[in-house]
Amino acid sequence: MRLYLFEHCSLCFRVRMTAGLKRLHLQERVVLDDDSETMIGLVGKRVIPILLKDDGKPMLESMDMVHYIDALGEPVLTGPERPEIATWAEKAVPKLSPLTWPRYPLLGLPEFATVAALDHYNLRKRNAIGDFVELRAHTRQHISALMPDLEELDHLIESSEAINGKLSLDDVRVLPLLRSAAVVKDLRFPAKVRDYFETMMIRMGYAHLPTA
Ligand SMILES: N[C@@H](CCC(=O)N[C@@H](CS)C(=O)NCC(=O)O)C(=O)O
Repeated sequence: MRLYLFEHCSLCFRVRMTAGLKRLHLQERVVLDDDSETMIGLVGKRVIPILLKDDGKPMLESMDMVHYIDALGEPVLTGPERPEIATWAEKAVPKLSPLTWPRYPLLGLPEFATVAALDHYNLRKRNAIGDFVELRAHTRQHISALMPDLEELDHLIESSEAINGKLSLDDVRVLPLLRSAAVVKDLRFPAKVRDYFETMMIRMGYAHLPTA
């Protein structure tokens, strides 16, 4: 099994964390941001993540990949789901982008290893969200907009071992977003959010992304 990914991509991390929780080896191939050719060659369009199964067939949807990997051997994501967690994640995503997107190109990530790849990212994301320098200059406002959501999450977390007490798809919805949020140097997670994030990352054996 091989996962084609961007290091900064939270949907990719859904798949990586599921394999990590199961102690299952996943070959990881980081794609350069401008390497549309690889993606189109595999699935006919530009999209990440892509999971290439051992039978040579590709999968395209991150949650399908999570289900597929969890079903190999004994499933681990067997806990209950709570609708308020999915709602929380949907609400948090647009508040994270103005903080995380302008920082990813500063972190020395492998998908930006060439000037062409870095320019490709900067162009496509600037077109989508605006000027990165300006967004970073408004960091404090963007953090203030996100903090009430993080406080809300602090109350929703039942255990540092699993958001609902037992590992479930809700952990896959939330943890990758926290990993992304953690790139923002000046952002302080509330206590339970921080405990949950650190405990889960250590358990899966994943290092944090750098900060900026
Ligand atoms: N529903 C898909 C969405 C995949 C997706 O939106 N991926 C983004 C990257 S995170 C993408 O491919 N964007 C196009 C691009 O990078 O040009 C999934 O969950 O896997």
